[in-house]
Amino acid sequence: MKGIIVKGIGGFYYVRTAEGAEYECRARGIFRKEHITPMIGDRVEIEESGGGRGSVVKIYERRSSLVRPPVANVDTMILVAVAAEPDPNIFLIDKMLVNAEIAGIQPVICINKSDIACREDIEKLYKTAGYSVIVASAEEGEGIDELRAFLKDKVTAFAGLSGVGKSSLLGLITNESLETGTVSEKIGRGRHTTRHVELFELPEGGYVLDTPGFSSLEIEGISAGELWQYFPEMTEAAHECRFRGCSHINEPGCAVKKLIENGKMAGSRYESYKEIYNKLKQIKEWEK
Ligand SMILES: Nc1nc2c(ncn2[C@@H]2O[C@H](COP(=O)(O)OP(=O)(O)OP(=O)(O)O)[C@@H](O)[C@H]2O)c(=O)[nH]1
Ligand SMILES: [Mg+2]
Ligand SMILES: [Zn+2]
Repeated sequence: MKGIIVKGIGGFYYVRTAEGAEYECRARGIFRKEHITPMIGDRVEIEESGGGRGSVVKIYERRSSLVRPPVANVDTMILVAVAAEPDPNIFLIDKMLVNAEIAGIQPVICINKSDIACREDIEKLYKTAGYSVIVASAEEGEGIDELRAFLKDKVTAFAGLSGVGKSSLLGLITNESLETGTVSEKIGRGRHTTRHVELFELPEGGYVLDTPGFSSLEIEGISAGELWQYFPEMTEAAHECRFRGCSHINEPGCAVKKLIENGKMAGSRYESYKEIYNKLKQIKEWEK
């Protein structure tokens, strides 16, 4: 039988089949030997062993895979940030965007809690960079239809800091009652409300994933010299620099610098570029 892993807890994988049945599965020992760990979102083949149990016997090739959040086969990532508490972390959003671009996943920015405050500056910042930005409020139901339009027939992950309202938005979209918690409760308890990655099937087709919030992320798997490719607003200009292999940091005749002067690339985005670039450069040096 074929299915998709919707949840993983304590070494068990919960596989949902096309017929809508869910099986509690263990992974075959062969995967451990080959150092393959099944991921949420994996398309798999299972063998039933009775009583709603089974084992994962095959994992189909992944279209994409992410470490943070740990999911496979995601098409779209909705990066949720908020206009109010917790304060938006622009550098983290920029890193999440690069992370998604590297994995070949379409990122979409969602600015939630518009009922409390509006941040037109953030909206403008990411629209200028070429991304879709949706202003939403889980409290008032704003932006939900706009979000839904991105989800049909796709696998979509919701990601962002703890407390931004991922589960609240998803609850409205899926009509599932997902656990949510106030920002002060989260700080008080020192943990996230959502602790597992979980995949939900949408009645209109497609799947959505709720993920726990995270606040740190390292960019991996690319070299510093490749980074510019993952900043969409830089790609065109990057071909016009005076020097081939321009790092867009301090070479003369750098066309990216002109973009910033002309307001076509935001200063904060360029700061993020430099910070990630230097970090990647360090890793490279360290590996030598
Ligand atoms: N005013 C307002 N509050 C919201 C909105 N969306 C969510 N909240 C509140 O923000 C708090 C956090 O929401 P959650 O949905 O638990 O946040 P989360 O992103 O799932 O957090 P983690 O699961 O910890 O990663 C809750 O108290 C929600 O009621 C909104 O649009 N407006
Ligand atoms: Mg949550
Ligand atoms: Zn350059």
